[in-house]
Amino acid sequence: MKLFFLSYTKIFITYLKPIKSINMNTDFLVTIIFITILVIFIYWYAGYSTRTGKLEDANKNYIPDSWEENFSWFFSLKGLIMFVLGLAIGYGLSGII
Ligand SMILES: [Ca+2]
Repeated sequence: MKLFFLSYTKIFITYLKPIKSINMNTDFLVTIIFITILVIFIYWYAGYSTRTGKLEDANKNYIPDSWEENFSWFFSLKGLIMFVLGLAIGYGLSGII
């Protein structure tokens, strides 16, 4: 009886493990994709709002001047941020993370 229970538990864990890791991976992927969409939208909106004149852009760099005071790092690190997000999506899709 004890042996039966142990083998049953073992089978149960064997089947549970991959399901759990798939769920964790999906959660990670959904989170990263959501963050990526949000970041892309912020970059797009910075360009859109300055081009259409909704927000002031005196130095003509397509970044609203009111954002530049505190978030200039977010725009100067654009390449790196997009690279890291792309890498995270890639790893998420391949199932490493
Ligand atoms: Ca500006």
